[in-house]
Amino acid sequence: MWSNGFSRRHLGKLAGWAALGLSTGSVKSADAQSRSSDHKSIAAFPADFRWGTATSSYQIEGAVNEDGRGPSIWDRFAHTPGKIADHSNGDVADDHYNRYKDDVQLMKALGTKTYRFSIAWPRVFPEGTGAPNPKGLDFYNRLLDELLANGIEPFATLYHWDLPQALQDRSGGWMSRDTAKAFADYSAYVSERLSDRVKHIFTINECSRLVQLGHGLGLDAPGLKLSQGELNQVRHHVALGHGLAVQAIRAYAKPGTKVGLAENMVNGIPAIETPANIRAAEIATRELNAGYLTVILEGKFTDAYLAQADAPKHTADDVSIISSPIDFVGLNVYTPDHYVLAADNSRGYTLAPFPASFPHMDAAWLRVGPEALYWAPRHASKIWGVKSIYITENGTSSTDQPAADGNIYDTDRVMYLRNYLLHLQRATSEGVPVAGYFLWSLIDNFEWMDGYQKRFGLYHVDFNTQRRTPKLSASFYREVIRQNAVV
Ligand code: PNW
Repeated sequence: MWSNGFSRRHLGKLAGWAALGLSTGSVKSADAQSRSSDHKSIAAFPADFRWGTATSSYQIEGAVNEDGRGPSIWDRFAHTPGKIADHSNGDVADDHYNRYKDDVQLMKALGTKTYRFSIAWPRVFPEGTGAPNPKGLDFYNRLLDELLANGIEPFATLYHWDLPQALQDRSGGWMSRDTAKAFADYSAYVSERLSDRVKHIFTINECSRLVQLGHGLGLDAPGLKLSQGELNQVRHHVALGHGLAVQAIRAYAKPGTKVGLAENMVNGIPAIETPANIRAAEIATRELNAGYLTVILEGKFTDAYLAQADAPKHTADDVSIISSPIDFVGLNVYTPDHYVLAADNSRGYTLAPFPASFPHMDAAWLRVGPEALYWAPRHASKIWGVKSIYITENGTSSTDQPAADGNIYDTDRVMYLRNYLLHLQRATSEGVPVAGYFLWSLIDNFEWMDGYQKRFGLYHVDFNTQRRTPKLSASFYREVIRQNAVV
């Protein structure tokens, strides 16, 4: 049925929606059904809960040479032979740079009222610092206007890993403090110009992965394999960049702009929910995030972190910059990182090894543990007293492909989302202050080292034609949003 293609003007008839029982026309009858049916979900979310989707610039935009954009470390890395599983790159990706209006209509069709995207630093400052490129910022002006005209509130991330290559070449990127300062200048420039429309700004996406995979394992750009000491120093510069950016945003953005970060917090889950194991999981989580979330939210490194032989070199002033007060914390939650047991050892906890049989989704790292979406926000609230939390990413890849009837039955993604959302609802029903949820991702996109082979989208993308087709999970999410409850 999608041989007819995607037509912006016929959203209600979007290929796939009708066949999956949720075309615009059938919403009324679905209302009637839920009124008459005994099957009412009790898993309701707070009335003002924000539902959205998330993406990042390099993963969807393409147009890498348009309107004066400079190269990023991801352009360089993806074009280096052997780095990307399917030998692909983000040169075209979802061509979102040219198709953003269609993509906003996809968000609207889901009923989402928020959207988390990232700004490509090398579009705004092609050389990282120095002369800005107004045409680069203009793209985000157009995107913001389009989102707001469609009733969708933008949440912007300033850094989702696409560092200007010039900064890597000039000073070693995040190996240098200079990059933290450059990041603050870029943050000031962008927040001054966009905060009339963007009210929530994230500084950095996932310090943990950009440090570990980018600079330790060499699997993400810039592909370095540094020593533990150098790695700790990189993490320190990233944390410093976050703190300097918070200060720059406070100084340059419109009053009332809210600032936070998005982190793949290392999440310790009590293996069995006893008081002793819960306490052990809190101790472990605090310690396992010592170099980033803990120092940002507590204003000090933990004793164990500083006791390492190769602890980062830092000043007291650095620590106070890093811990500049923030307004909210974003948590990217995919997996149960560790199951924790109380133990009679000096740390007070044991991390249980994962048996080989532990279930996972369409990637070995994507272990299924829906309770991760309960414990992540609960830990942030309990350990650090965070008052405003957003789930900034959650989702899964699937081997979903069009079936013989043309529909995409990604029942594994629906199963994953339903179970994770039940645990998020458990958190909100207990009063854990989670204000919103951004599903990763709106559309299939460039999944870093996996290229286009791992698909995380609610909409399938045919990368030959750029046609977007809603999957079963899009219908599921639309119904969750419509009912404001797990369905
Ligand atoms: C996130 N983990 O990375 C990224 O922010 C996205 O850009 C990416 O596409 C998405 O997840 C899916 O992979 C992750 O260790 C980093 O569990 C680390 C983990 C998970 C996701």
